[in-house]
Amino acid sequence: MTLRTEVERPGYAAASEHATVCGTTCNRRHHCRLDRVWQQHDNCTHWSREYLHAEVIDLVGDAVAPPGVASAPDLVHGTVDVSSGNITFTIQFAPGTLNPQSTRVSVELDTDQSASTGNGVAGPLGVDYALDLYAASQTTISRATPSTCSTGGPCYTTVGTASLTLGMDTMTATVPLATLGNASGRMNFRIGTYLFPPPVTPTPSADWMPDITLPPAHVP
Ligand SMILES: [Ca+2]
Ligand SMILES: [Ca+2]
Repeated sequence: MTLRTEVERPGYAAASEHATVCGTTCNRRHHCRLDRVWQQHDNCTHWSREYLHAEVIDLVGDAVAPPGVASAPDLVHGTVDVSSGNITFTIQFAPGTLNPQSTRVSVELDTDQSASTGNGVAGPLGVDYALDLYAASQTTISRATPSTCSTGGPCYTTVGTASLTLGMDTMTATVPLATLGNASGRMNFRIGTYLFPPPVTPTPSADWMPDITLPPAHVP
């Protein structure tokens, strides 16, 4: 499945792509709408999975390095793709600012798009799940525990892990929606990055995307 058609026609994919999504065969070349509404379209009898795409950007050069540190990871672009029951985050850094030894990323996910559920954080965002992308290891998936968080206890509990792929200036993590409470893929999110181990405490954020002063990003 390619992204090109989706970018050109949001919400639609070519019949050949549709066959990949719904597991059935389309014998005519036309566009099939991809949403959760079950429809009949020639030989395609149904489809039930969403194919969503979102992008988020941030300034180059706005990352803040902790005292005594020469450079900090600088977020500049992110894409989110929902397909076949998985959600994939591809996070791009300004050239040369992703350090495989020390760059760590937190992706805050408001999977029900409700600020009143989950852990309330600046933004504002009601975080239901969080992803921890650590270049030196893997992706860790955590579920928010607002009941204990509100009384000073743990704010998250680990519910799974996923792979993490490093490029020259990118991190890519693919997570099954099943591990996010069977989320639909429609969600609000914010991506933060910091140095690990932190050179000072408490751990300072190096950069946010979108910035904390802006509304959170959203899928689609
Ligand atoms: Ca930035
Ligand atoms: Ca929420």
